[in-house]
Amino acid sequence: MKIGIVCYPTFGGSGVVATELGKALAKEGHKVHFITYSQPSRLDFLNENLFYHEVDFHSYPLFEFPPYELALASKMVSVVKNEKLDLLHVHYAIPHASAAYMAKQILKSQGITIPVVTTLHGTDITLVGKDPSYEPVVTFSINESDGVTAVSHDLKKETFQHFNITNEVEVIPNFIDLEKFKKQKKDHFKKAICPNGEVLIVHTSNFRPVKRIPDVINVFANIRKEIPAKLLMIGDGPERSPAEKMCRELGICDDIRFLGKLEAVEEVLSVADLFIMPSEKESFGLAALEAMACEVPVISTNTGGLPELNVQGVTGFLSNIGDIEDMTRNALFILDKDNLSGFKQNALSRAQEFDISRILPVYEAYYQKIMERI
Ligand code: GMT
Repeated sequence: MKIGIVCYPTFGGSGVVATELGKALAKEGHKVHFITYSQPSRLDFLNENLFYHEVDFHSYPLFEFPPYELALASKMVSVVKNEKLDLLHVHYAIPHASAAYMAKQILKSQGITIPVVTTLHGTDITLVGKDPSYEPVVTFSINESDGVTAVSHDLKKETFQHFNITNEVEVIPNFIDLEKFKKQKKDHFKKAICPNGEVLIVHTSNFRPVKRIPDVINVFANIRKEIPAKLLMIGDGPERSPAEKMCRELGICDDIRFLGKLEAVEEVLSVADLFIMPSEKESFGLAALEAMACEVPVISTNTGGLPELNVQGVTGFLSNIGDIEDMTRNALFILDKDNLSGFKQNALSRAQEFDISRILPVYEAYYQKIMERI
């Protein structure tokens, strides 16, 4: 197949899923064309089946906001036509699904049919999409897509709750490449971070308010009162500076390091004992799956799609949003030396259920079904 993939090329989860899906499809022999405004961060190598088309949008003094969606739609039209694509797969509804609708209509006027699959990732529905300033366009473009997938059952449920959806929504969960995300021998790294045998706790996110960064710090501060522990914070975003200030005020800076946007997250996860994800909303929790693949148990909230990934009392624990005391209790239970290795093994076994080799054929079959239908 010749597939066009549209996504945000940044560090966000939806961009990572889109890029890894494209890479896996290319490995299977499909020709995959990425259409984005910059090179996706995990696509920095040469492969005969992978192509990249940059969306060029020009500014003009009249535009306070350059019309990216129009430039994207125009690029989709040209790539579909010139590369003779069979299908467009857009990740994250805003504005990719509506841009794809426009491209599809332009192509139709020229006698070209292109099926469009939209994958809903989370905040495009739960946070941004349902806002009245976007809702009518999101509803319309979901209903006009030829295929719609959601990364969890909970996200599918939320989509039907918040929008007037007349289309079918198929759940295809996110996946992990276990060749990349696996526990590596990094003992020297662990020694450098935890010289006195402290337990190592990790948090990864884009540091947005929805991730509840203060809860990460508070749970860690509680754990640290009971056992020697260190915390590594990976990623960056608006909540980072307030979090650093909070650490200073709590006097725990020496035990916390902010590492910023790291490429090789799996190296850090390889030496971690526990992963914390206290999010307010989380449609899937890809960062938690990455941790589990590296044998790291997870303390999370019970929101969104997290219960579909993290299994209570098996791969970790789930608490109500903001329940710091419960998260602390659960963390200390997991970190007990009699329990830790069991949780680590369970985390890996669960992650294996999301291996890309299991999910890729599901996407391929779905594409086939959509192409046959139109
Ligand atoms: O919130 C993020 O981490 C970014 C966002 C995105 O679209 O890039 O993530 C969403 O999509 C990820 C990939 O499907 C999911 O794993 C995340 O759970 C989801 N984030 C939220 O729902 C808050």
